Amino acid sequence: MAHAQRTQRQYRLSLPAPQVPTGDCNLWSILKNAIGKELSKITMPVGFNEPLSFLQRMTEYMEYAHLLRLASEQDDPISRMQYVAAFAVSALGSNWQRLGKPFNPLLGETFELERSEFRIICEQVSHHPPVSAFHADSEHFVFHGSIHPKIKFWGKSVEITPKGVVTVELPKWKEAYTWTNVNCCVHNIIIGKLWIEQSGTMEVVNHSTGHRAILDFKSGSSSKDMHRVEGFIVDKDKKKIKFMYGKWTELLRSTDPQSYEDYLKENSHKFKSEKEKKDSKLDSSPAHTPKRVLAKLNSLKVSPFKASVSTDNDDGPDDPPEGDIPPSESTYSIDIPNSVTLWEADQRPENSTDYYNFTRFAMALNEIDQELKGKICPTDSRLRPDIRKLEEGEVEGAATEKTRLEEKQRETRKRKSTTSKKEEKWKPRWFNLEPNPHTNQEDWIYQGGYWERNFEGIEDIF
Ligand code: CLR
Repeated sequence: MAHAQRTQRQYRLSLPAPQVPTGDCNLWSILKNAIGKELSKITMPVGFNEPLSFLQRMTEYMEYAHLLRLASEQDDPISRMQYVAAFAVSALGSNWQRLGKPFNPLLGETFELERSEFRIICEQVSHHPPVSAFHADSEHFVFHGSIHPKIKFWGKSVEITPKGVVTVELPKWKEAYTWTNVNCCVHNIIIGKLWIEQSGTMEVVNHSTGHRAILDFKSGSSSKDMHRVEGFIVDKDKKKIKFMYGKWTELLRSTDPQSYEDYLKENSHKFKSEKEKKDSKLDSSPAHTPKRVLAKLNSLKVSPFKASVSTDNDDGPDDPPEGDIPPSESTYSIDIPNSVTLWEADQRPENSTDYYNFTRFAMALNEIDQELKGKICPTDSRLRPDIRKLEEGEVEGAATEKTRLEEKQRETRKRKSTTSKKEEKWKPRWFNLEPNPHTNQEDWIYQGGYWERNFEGIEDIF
């Protein structure tokens, strides 16, 4: 890949126009009619969108792709696992404070991106249910997978399960790693300030050596746990080899299990006093469900705070105030001796809050110039007029275009469903449903050929 010049290139650091405030429009008044629906069937006013297609949003997994190159450059499998796990966590970093809804990709929509560390091609391979497939590569790695975001309404919050496995292959080592992304929860959709939580267990498996990184994304039920991620790398006999810890919004570090144990012993008094401080703050607020929270904390496999929680009474850390501000983040950070930092999040641009809380990487995703226009596939997200209008601050124009595109898509579908000719039936152009060789589960596998850029006979979907 001729990337030398591209590395030098400067990408834009903001959008053509700042975000237009949504006004008083209440999210709940829209969502209450959408209970039980697929994410792609929920129509929301375009003012709740961010000017990116979900294919572009998915590409944000690649922001720290250099971690996969680093993984491939390591000679021992544990170091490789550390970097692959760091990549898996880093891929979620951009979700912090990102509350706009990306546009549903149209069926057959594609998105490509070439950067110094990788190139990626994405395609919307199914509309109902919505499935987006991607395939990224470089001389050091292959990263591919598909996402089918399943949404569940829980009254006050919305929970999104990104169904689908992702796979990293390191050709130099003939290794494959797979994992499933954790759940994402958007809180306070009825009242209060929206905030995003990612929680659950992520298990990165090296299928050749049997090493696993088992990472727990903690739920933000107390400020100390807010955004925290921690867990162990274990070998095939479940022996702990590394302790990894950090925050998905900020960084990931690694140390040896002994240093972690020692640190826990030496600092147990600190955790205690942290907790006592918290308790005294909470005294004035009514107790909600301390027992449940306690049980949750205690059920976590690893927690530096476990000792102080389990020996204590019931007045543990409490739920964040309902329908209120999100729990504040703890200011104290854990810094365990003999740690190395594997990943640190890029600072958001200064003007990020005026631009949908985009990262630097996200700002450039929809950027287009004459050169790009001349070579991308006609189905590329960058050519969607509704997204373009929104990034230019034209909310009404965006809404009109969005409706037009959706109607056009419906018409096409109707035409195709009534046709008897087999060749007119729609089929993804770049991906095919096949068993993933490493997990044997059905997966959307890239069929090759995109980068030869022969786009003849591609349908006009915009
Ligand atoms: C989270 C990380 C996963 C992939 C994934 C799938 C769906 C995304 C979600 C991520 C982030 C939050 C998200 C969601 C779709 C809609 C939702 C962008 C990227 C936004 C915040 C819209 C919420 C509006 C509801 C209240 C309806 O690996």
